[in-house]
Amino acid sequence: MKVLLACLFAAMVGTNALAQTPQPATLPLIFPTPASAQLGKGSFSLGKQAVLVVAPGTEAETVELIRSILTYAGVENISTAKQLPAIIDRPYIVIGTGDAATIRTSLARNGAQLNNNAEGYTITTNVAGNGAIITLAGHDADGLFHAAQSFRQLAQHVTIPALVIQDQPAMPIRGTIEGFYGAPWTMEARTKHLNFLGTVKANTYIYSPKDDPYARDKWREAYPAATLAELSKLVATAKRNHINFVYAVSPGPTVCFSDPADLKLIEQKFEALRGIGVHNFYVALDDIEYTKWNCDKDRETFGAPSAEAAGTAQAKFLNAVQASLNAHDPQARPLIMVPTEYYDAKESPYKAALRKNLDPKIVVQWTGTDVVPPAISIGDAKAATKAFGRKTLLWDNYPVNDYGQTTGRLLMAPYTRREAGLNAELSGILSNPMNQEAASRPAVTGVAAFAWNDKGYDANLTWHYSARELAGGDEQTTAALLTFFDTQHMAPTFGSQPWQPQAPALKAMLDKVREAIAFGNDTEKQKAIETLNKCANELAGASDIIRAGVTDAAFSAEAKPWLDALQLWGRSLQLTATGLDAANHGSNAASRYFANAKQLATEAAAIQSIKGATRFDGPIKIADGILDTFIADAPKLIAY
Ligand code: LOG
Repeated sequence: MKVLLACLFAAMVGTNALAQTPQPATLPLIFPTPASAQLGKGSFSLGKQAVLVVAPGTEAETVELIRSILTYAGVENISTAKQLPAIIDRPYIVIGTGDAATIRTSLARNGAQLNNNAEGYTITTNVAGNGAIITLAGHDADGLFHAAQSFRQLAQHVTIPALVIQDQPAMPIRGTIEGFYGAPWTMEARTKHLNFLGTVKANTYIYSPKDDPYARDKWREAYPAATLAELSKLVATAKRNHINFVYAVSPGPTVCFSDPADLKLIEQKFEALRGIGVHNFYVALDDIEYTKWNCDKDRETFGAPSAEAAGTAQAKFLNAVQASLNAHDPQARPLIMVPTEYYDAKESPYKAALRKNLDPKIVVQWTGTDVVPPAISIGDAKAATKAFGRKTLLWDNYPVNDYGQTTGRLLMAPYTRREAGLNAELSGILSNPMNQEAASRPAVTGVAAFAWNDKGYDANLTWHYSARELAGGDEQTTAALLTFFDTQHMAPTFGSQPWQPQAPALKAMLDKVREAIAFGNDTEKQKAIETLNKCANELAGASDIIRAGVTDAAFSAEAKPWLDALQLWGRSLQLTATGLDAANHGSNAASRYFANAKQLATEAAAIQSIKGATRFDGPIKIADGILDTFIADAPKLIAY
């Protein structure tokens, strides 16, 4: 491992820094954190040759995935065998699901039990003869796919320890809801997103872009054939990644709840989607006026408009949709809905009516104590269970950036402030991401990892993992990304108080510089200014490193104005450091440096978001309140 001379994220290890020669066995870090992982005795290397023992009934695509993982890890020759031989002379990888005898035998040989939870899996690795036996045993096909994702991470180590992993999800539903306002994701972005979701053991993607006219404003109209064909490809991609593709319609602005014709239209919409392989549907009733009816018939049926009457009308309508799903599709999964009062768990006439009338099978979403809550506790979720009459599926409005307070921001802090133990009160968590798909991945990785194992979740380590993934394992790019994420750390609420602070790493460094200048002796002052200069170099250089180093060019394209602005702000901070150095030596050249720093800061602050890419356009924010303040204050810190 190289030791990088870095400032803010000094010790970032990329996977390309993993030991290149065999080393003593260490417990590997795998994300999401497995429920349990225990080191055994010894370790081995994959080497150039390996043998696959595939149990009958194993999905061909998962076998292909495992092959590609081995190839990526440097295995050049992969042969196959029906069973384990008596003499093991190379790594044998036994793969399959629990119902296969090969799997049972292989696990028993390693003294491990088959995981008996849905989506669960067991991995055992053992030194054997002159080789090794690796068993990837899924409880089911999903579990085996998840096992492959953990194996992908293990296989990046040159030395693989003997170990036993027992793993299964803490929450049954994990993933994202494309549920934001503004430019919907492109089909290409969605495809990449589904591929990404598979790697973080998510299992759900809900299609619900507010700005797809055929899902909301023009919900009564059928999709053009070309769009349906594109959606059909997405559904297939989701399937390959063991992701449940859920289709949502938002009829609320115009629906007539009591009109059988509208029910029929929803059935037709779902029927078209069922035709391309969708078996899970969703009706969204958020962000509508529920104290007015859209038709006279609703007044006749449900009486004068009120929140309570809306709760009853919606429940009856959704129950009819659920009944129709049951009747039309034996594979149908329970309907999901988001209610009109989704933003708290306070008892109300609307919620009481919904609770009383809604089919208990229907899954209800809820966003927390607010649309964008500052935290979510077990107590909050318990209140929601009570108010909605069932465990809710959390709609987490993070990292979505479609509301006023997020103008000019990417939300890239680690996913935090969700209480460990929420798995007992939630059926799952779906993240509502940003208009920028690739930039959403650090936060979504956190959501998926928390929903997989809330008690074992480590926000910071998971955040680092997501940066390594975007960087393709390159450590310099990983450090540059984290430096950038830190400048996009602030997470606003709908109010004036953010729930995540801005640029904590940068702030800690700048605070130290201020203290050294105020209290330090000559050496300390000089050192602080040198540190500042080094960090400024990092900020100024991060954008180029990111552009050259991220494996998905979409990240740099989406983040372009932010990367441009970061570069300018970094240069401004470099000049500020030079100015402080000059001032510290009593040189009045300082004023020129400070003036140039100010000029660059002004240019940086004027950079605008990409028009139309995010719901609200505006000036790009980079560590605002921290970086700008320091640059503005610097000329006043040392008399010259
Ligand atoms: C919308 C959502 C939007 C989010 C953040 C829900 C259930 N609905 O206030 O589409 O992305 O807030 O602006 C919402 O959250 N309404």
